[in-house]
Amino acid sequence: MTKQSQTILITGATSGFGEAMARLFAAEIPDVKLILTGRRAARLDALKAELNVPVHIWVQDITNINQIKSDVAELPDEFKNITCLVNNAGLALGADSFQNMNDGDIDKMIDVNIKGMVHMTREVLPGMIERGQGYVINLGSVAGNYIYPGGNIYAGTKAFVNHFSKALRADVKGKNIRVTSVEPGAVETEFSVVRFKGDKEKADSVYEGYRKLTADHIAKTILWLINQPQEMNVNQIEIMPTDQSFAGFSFDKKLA
Ligand code: NDP
Ligand code: 8X3
Repeated sequence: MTKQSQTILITGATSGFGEAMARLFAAEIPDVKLILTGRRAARLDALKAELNVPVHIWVQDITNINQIKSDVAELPDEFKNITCLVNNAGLALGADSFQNMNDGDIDKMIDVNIKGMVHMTREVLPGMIERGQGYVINLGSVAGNYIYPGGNIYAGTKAFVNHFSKALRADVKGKNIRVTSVEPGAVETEFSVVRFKGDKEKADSVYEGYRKLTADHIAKTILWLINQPQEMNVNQIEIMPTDQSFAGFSFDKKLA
């Protein structure tokens, strides 16, 4: 059976997982077309120039819901039939206790990780339903499944990704649309540089002293997901470095 050609929309393709997926999909998926998004125009232009497949770029802040709506509505015909949406754009800002977080960081994580994903999906899903085929892949995190101090809002947004993915799957039952929540542990990208507001030393320390995962591990996992047959849905997939494990319970003994 000949496979349908893929048009894949990857949000947050200017670095990390998104950039690695763009490169890998361009190399490994025959006849693929890519829609790549992010705020950093120069990086998107460079990626488009590098890849030997049709690429459409959206220089877009995913917190701008009207921009999402108009970008989807104004897609050139060649890119309109999106077969796979990878809701990858996301970020953590800070790792302080909730009581010490600032309002701007709290709102930004909710706006990007939750509202950006939700509104992008709202705009892309109707076309998938109409065409009777599609795949929505959302980037969650182990932070949404296990608690660590300082995870608070970021962890909450990623727990939302997990639950939203399953709820979406329930709602599109019978529409031939697959939905997966991909939930990685620590993977070295620009994620920690963003989290620690440009403090490269602090960011690097997150990935020191153990065998690291890179964006390529995650991109290869997502390529594997895309290549599975349409009758098979992976609901949720967790990936961690072999050398990373779970945080233990902790006690405060001052008041005993
Ligand atoms: P990076 O920081 O390397 O990449 C994040 C991407 O998100 C960038 O392309 C960035 O583009 C985009 N982005 C951030 N804010 C916005 C915005 N307001 N509008 C549009 N795009 C935005 O991180 P990763 O590749 O590591 O992270 C990708 C996803 O994976 C995120 O959802 C993250 O939470 C999740 N994740 C990461 C893990 C890790 O350890 N690295 C582990 C588990 C999950 P630009 O700045 O150009 O706008
Ligand atoms: C990123 C992984 O453990 O830094 O989602 O929260 S973690």
